[in-house]
Amino acid sequence: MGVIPAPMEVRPAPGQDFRLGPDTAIFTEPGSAEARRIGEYLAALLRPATGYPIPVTDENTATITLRLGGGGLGPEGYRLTTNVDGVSVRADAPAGLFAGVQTLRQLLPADIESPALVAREWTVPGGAIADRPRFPYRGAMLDLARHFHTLDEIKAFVDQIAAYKVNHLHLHLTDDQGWRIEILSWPKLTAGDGGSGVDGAGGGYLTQAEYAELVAYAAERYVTVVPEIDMPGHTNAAQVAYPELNGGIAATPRTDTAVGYSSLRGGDEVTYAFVEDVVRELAALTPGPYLHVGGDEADATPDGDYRTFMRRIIPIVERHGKKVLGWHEIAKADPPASVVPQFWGSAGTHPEVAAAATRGARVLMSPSNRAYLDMKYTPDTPLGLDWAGYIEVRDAYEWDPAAQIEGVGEAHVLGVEAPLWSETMRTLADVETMTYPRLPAIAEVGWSAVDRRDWESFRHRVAAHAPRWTLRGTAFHRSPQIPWEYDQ
Ligand code: NGO
Repeated sequence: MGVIPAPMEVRPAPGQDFRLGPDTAIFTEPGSAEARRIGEYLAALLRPATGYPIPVTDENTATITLRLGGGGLGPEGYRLTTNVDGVSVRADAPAGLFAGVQTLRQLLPADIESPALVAREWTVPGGAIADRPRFPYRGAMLDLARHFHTLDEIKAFVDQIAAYKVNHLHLHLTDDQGWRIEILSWPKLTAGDGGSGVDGAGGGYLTQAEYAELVAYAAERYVTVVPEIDMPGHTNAAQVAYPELNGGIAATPRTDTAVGYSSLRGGDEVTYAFVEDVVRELAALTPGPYLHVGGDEADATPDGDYRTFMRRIIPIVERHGKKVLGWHEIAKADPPASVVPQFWGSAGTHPEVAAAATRGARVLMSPSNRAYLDMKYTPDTPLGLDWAGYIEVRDAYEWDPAAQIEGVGEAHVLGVEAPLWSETMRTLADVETMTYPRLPAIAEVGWSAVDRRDWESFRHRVAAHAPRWTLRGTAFHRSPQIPWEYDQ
């Protein structure tokens, strides 16, 4: 069985396979609009390849049933039971039903992903699955600042990651090269395409309407958007648009990949008026709980200014109802325990992050030598960077978030996130090539219990996903570590 991430418990029932047919229908209980929407999502997945009508109904005669309540496995857990009469998915909450639907999709033959009719049998193997995630936060990050990706590309990315039960999409919206989100009270930020991208290509930005559309699209797939405004460093684009954010001196547009040279000024009041406006507008557009304030590589910010800055802006974000996420440097400002540091180092120790955990903070794990999707697989990989090393699929798979940093154990880990920085990525195909098959590996690291994880098993399971990617037009890297010819 090729399900990724590996479920918590699987009990096969030989002889109890269920076969989809022209009369297959999906039942959801009357009165549950969200379950109904998930039913429609599943039907839309199943119709093209099977050619069956697959109605969604609240009459209890259907063979696939999606029920809320009685799962007992938490907000994202589900129970999926298959016998000759049908398939039943039960969950306590809609996110769990959605997760169960992704499992059901993967239990069907890969041909189910075909956009065109395939004449064949459609069998779901008999048995019972009980499943729930190890960590609540499994994420991927797109960097829209170094090269912009369009709304449609981001939506396609959301569709892909949701299939692996990845439930957060972090958007790196601002950096030295560009500012990619419309802010009505500071309109010049997005004048001229919000600045250019690396090497002068890839400008663009999301209007607030587009951002809201994306947030809603992601929410329907149980993916929470986490917007990032990177500050006080990585702010050159804002300082090009507004010289008052740079002591009155207009900054020069930059399209190179240097880091650590720009900074908002911790002693200037205009800095905080700016942060207040940006955070207010972005928080209002963001139903999810988090707002990421960056905080990385502020090499041009004096240490005292960094602390002052963080101590002033954290309450602004919290006043607007959001929890603060920040790259791990934020830990040096001794933030309150509510702030989540995102670890992006590669060492096994980090005293400031460990101290934050001791004070009660939870940590998001993105070790750059394991989880950075922009690192090359090998020296031969045409795309990507190599400053944190090469990350083959096995490196992305074989690590434990609760053993990454001394003093940061299971209870301190919020989850894992795979950032994809886009200095070298231009097209969606570039993004996909670096994402697959490594994101499914990270997704399993975040979802599956340690005793359910096994590299030998994973490499065969992920091989069996290649036909699915091909049918959906998703590019991927043919890592020699994966037996691609494997016949599921
Ligand atoms: C670093 C840096 C980014 C780069 C990225 C490239 C963090 C948190 N800051 O990660 O600006 O784009 O590496 O891999």
